[in-house]
Amino acid sequence: MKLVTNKQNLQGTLVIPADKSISHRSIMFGAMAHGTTTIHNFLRGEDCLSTLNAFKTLGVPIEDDGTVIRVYGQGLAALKPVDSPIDVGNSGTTIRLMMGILAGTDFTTVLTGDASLNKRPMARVMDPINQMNGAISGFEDTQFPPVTIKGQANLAPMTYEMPVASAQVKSAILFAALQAKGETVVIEKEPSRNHTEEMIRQFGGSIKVEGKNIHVKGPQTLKSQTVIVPGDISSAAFFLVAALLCKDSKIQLTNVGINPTRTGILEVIEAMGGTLELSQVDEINQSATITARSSELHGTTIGGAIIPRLIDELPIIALLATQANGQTIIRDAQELKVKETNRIDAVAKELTKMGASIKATDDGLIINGPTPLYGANVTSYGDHRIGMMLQIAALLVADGEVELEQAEAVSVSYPDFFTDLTKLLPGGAI
Ligand code: SPQ
Repeated sequence: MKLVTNKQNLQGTLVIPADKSISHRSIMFGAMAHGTTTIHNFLRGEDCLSTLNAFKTLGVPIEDDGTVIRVYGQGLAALKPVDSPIDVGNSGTTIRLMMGILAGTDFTTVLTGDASLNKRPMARVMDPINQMNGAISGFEDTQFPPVTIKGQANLAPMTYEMPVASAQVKSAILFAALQAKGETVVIEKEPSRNHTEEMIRQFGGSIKVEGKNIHVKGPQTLKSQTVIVPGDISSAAFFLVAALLCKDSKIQLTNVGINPTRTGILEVIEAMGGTLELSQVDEINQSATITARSSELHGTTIGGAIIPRLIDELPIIALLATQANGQTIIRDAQELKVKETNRIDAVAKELTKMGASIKATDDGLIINGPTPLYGANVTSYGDHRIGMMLQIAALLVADGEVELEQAEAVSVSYPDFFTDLTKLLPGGAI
């Protein structure tokens, strides 16, 4: 994809597409529950469609009338075995959470993915679930997909201290815990996104959260619900940064999810001197309109407990830091190395090609700003978040022409990213 600089002041209002994490979970909970779950504003990105298709393949009737999705759940016992491996594409959330869901079935399932997913570590989920009497193995005795899940009838509860701050690991264990007989306690390293905990409650289950300790007593039966998915703050992040960086900009992003386990980016923007405003706050659905304006920014240090609350936003925060005055240090973010690509290396390499002063460290990045960016040949490495960050960098920050390889990766979470960006440009299409 060829991208030619088109620096403009961003103006207008955008409805941010649905939250990816909640969309995945709405299908999963719908399949586990009894009754018809209706999902409004489901994200039809490739990753969430992988989850939807995986459960359809396992025999769950799911209908999409183009507006709402209906999942006709009959509980986990109604899932049907499948002969061939189920391909979940690029989606880490699908494969990891399904390991927990399928751990207690009475059949064997093989889950596989694309080249990127098949290189991502699964021991973090396999090990704890196997400690609960699960029987999950990786490809040829490795920890990598394809993973084989031999369903076990007698899942046992456990107390598990998590070695990583990960919502995917936590969620997989909680799904297995809902099927195990007795109380499971998960102790989080740092609080991570809590959509699974919230949806256990929403679907009529029982869960107790005391600080970093999460208690679930199994087995439990869940009841179908209506789910209204808010917009994804991880998608909104790209436009927030674009508006902060472009002169004379003011944009409003509506219906953005503001669950506090996801809003670390708002705190970082404020710490860097960015101007943001929240309005139309809906406490029940945890959503708001966020207004962002062009701002004079300075560097900051980002580390510790905030990291899981903004982990997916770090590539676009790195771009923001290249234009801020002074140094920005990102630390404690080693998890970035095991995403769709090694996001520490990818961000450092591609932004360096465009002229940024940015250094990869063992657990993050050190960025000195401001530096002008210029055209270069760059790649997303097939990673949607790197792809979107580079599109913002190329069109709105750099001077010159950028050739972006593997631009199509954005469809994983935001198929209409380019069109939506265009809507905010008063000068029109690029
Ligand atoms: O699903 P996947 O591929 O892992 O997607 C990513 C992303 O950038 O969209 C990470 F690469 O989001 C994860 C996120 O990083 C989604 C997620 C979830 O829905 O539970 C949790 C985070 O991962 P983790 O490993 O920190 O729990």
